[in-house]
This record gives sequence, structure tokens and C-alpha cells, in this order.
Amino acid sequence: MTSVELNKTTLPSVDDLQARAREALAAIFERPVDTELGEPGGPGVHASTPITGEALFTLVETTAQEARAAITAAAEAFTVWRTTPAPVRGALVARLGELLIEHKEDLACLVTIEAGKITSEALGEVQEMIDVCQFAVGLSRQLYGRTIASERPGHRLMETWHPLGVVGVITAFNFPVAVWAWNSAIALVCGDTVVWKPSELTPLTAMACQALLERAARDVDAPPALSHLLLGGRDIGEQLVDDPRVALVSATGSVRMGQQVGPRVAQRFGKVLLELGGNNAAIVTPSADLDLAVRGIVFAAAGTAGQRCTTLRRVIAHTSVADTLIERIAGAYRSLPVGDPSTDGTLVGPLIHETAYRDMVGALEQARADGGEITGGERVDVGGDAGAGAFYVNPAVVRMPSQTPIVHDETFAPILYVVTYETLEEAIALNNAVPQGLSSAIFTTDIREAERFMAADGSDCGIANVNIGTSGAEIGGAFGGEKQTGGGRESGSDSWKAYMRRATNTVNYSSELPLAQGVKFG
Ligand code: UN1
Repeated sequence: MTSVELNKTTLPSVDDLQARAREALAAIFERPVDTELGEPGGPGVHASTPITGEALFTLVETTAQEARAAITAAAEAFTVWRTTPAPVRGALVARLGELLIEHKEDLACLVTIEAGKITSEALGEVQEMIDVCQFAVGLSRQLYGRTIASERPGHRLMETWHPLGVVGVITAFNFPVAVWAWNSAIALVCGDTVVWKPSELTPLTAMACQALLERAARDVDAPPALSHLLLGGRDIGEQLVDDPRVALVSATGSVRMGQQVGPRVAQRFGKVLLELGGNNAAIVTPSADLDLAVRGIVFAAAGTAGQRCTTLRRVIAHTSVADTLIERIAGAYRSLPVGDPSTDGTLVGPLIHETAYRDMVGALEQARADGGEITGGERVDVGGDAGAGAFYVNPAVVRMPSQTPIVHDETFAPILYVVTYETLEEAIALNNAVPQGLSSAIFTTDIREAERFMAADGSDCGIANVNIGTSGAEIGGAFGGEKQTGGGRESGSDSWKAYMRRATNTVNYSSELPLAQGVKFG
């Protein structure tokens, strides 16, 4: 064990975690959920917790036949929902938002148990769902099309936006509820229906979201079958990918997953919205406010135990500030309480599982072999025997001689590589040198540097921030990134357009028939 502060030396018992999950689910379902929650072990989908690394319950797995039936039901429901007026569709999402406010703590409790997020971040994730519901409700009255000047007299040109169809949503463990809400809230106001395949690691939160949406539908008399949940593994996800009735596959996960999903959906001319890996950097310039930079960096790099796709993985520090910066980050890391994420005061919870820990160890070994100087990164013994299957770590900061290949990989753990630069050109080139393009930041008080970073020849990422870290985006902006991040945009701004199809309408209200481009015919 190192000098990192431990928040608690004992972890909650598995009985305690089961009881908390049962209670939260019962509040959400408004009834006991004993029939849904089987004893751990045996065939089915396993709900477990990274807090202790133990299995909690076994849930019934969706069969291939049930998945097909769900897509059929969603396709049928679409025929009704697409002609339901958009503001009426908005009423469903408004009700969902109200239920999320009512059950914010219950859902956050499940997020903490299944994904290992600290309570404040779990509550923040549910808040992100509430925010996107409110955004979507406003949007339900703003699905605007354009009117375009026609080149012909007596003609009008316009665009109309129509619902797309069934949207298949595939989500990852690290944002088990917010990413579903980003997709579902927008898809539902756009007139689409949803079939969701959550991560196998987070089935309880998924059941809870589905139950809240079903309740919202009942409360506002929306048709049932607008939304379906598929619990299972890769095969189930593949059904969504391959079924031609699924008009859009919105998938969040690894680059490798996206490389498989993208071409398969394209093969059948379906649409994809991909939100894949990130390898996010922050440039720290000589003019940076270092207090602010250190705070921004520590939250972005160590928050969520380094398991956000927006996690800060690289600092590109000017040579004049690098030593001080590394010292201050390492100092801040030493005072970050690591431990049970459900306890007040903990700031760093567990890694999701042993594989994540092994990946972290492997990346650090490689970084050391490449000449990296590592501070932190050790496993933390939080719970003695109780924590044998749980993986808590100190966040690591690694000074690298250069961006070696390991720095170009996204390791889903709290490892922060630091490289140095001399000129801003060089810093921007380093920022852009990785295959992923999700988020980026610059810490500077020089407006020229800030603007240069956001210009066309600046950061090549979907998110380019000034004086804040790379993570923790608000829902109002479009979220997503370029290159291997997949190019998709979700949540705010005009991301809704991905969930609709556009028709261009030319209306001739004259009694002549002039042809475009001055063509004469007869
Ligand atoms: C993700 O990690 O998949 O910007 C999403 C953020 C959050 C969303 C992260 N609002 O960090």
C-alpha cells in the first residue's frame, strides 16, 4: 500500500449490496422484484458488482427468438408512433424525466453498485438523463425543416424531417444509463422506437431504466412496445446489427466493436452512429493558470477511475511547466481517497473487473519499458479478504520521453501519460497524433493559443475545450468524435438529425412546368 489515502478499510458485504439493489429496484418497479432477481450462479445474465467483485443476482437472458419478437414489436409500434404528433411524443419523455427526478437516488444507487461510480458521479449521470429528457421535450416542438429559395417561379422548395424507424441502442458499462437516455429520449421524440442492448456488466440499471420508461408510457397513455430491453451477450447485439428492420444502430464501446458493427450495418445500408474510444489530451501552456489546470486534470484523469471515454489520458506540457505540473498532479493523487464508491468522501472507486486491472498493469509495464517514469498505479488493498475479487488502484501519472505506441492505445484505467513540447505547433501535432479523436483541452490564458487550438488546423477532436478538462461535457452540445472515435454525434445541438430521415419537397404552385437548370423538353 502507498501513501494514498484509503477512504474505508472495509467494504460492504454482498448481502448488504443485494439488499440495497433490491430496495432501489422495488422503489422503481413499485413492487418487490424477487421474481426477476435469481440467486447468483446458474445460467443466465449475471449481475455483479465491482465494489467487492462478487455476483449479486442471476437474471433471465433474452433468447434469440425473443430478441426477434422485440424488434418485430418495435417495428409495429413505429407505425403508430411515427404519426403521433411530436409534442405528444414529447409528453412521454417529459414524464420519463419526472420519474427520473423522483427516482434519482434509486437509479444512482444501482449505477454505483454495478458500475462502481462514486455516489456524486452516479447522481451526475442520472442528472444527465434528466437534462437530456428536458432537452428532448423542447426539441419535440423544434424539429425544424428549412424552406429553400427555388430557382423556378411559382415553386417552393423545403425539407421535411420524418421518423426513421427502429433504433438499436448498444451501450457500454461506464455510462450504463445516461447513454441510453441520450439515445432514447431523442429517438422517442423523433418518432422512432427503441430496442436496447446494454452492457452485460450492467443489467440491473438497464432493467430499472426500462421499467421507468414503461411506467412513463402507461402514465401518458403512450402505446406500449415503444421500447424494448434485450439482456444478453454478443449474439443478441448481432441481431440488432444484422436485422434490416433496425434503421439505425447507435453503438457505444470499443474501437474494435465499432470496426465490426460499422461495416455490417453498412452492408445492409442501415445507418450507424458510433461513439467509440478516445485518447484525450490536455495541452498545458506556459501561460496556464496551474491551480486551475491541476484541478481540471485530476478530475478528468482520475475521476470515474479513468473509465470514461472522455477520460484525460495524456498531458502535453510545455517544458517550462512540466516538472511543477507532474509534481502537483502526483501530490493531488496522493490525497485522493480510494475505496468503496458508496461511502461519502471516496473519490476513486474500483476498476470494473480484473481484466481492466490486468490491462492497466500491462500498459504500465510497457510504459516503463519505453522509458516512462511512473508515480502511483499500484493496486490498493481496500477490503482485505472481502476485496479479493475487487480491483482498486491508485491513479498513475507517467512521464514519457515521447508518445510511444502504448500512449496511442486507450487503456481504460487511470493512467495519465505526460509528454513535453516546445512550440504550440508541436503540441497540437502531439494532440492529433493518436488514432482516436474524441475530446481535447488546452489550459492557457493566452487568447491566441486558445483560438489556435480551436481553429481548423488545431485540435482534430469532436470536443476541444479551453481551461476545463476533457470529460464532463454538458448535454446541450453535440457529443462525439472523429477518426477511430467513429464520427457519431449524440445528445444535444442538432444530433437529433441522425434519428430522422430528411425529404426534400419541391412544390409547384404555378400553372407552368418550368424545368430546373433551364432544360427545355418539348
Ligand atoms: C462516455 O464516457 O461514454 O462528457 C460518456 C462526459 C460525460 C459523458 C461520457 N458527459 O464525460
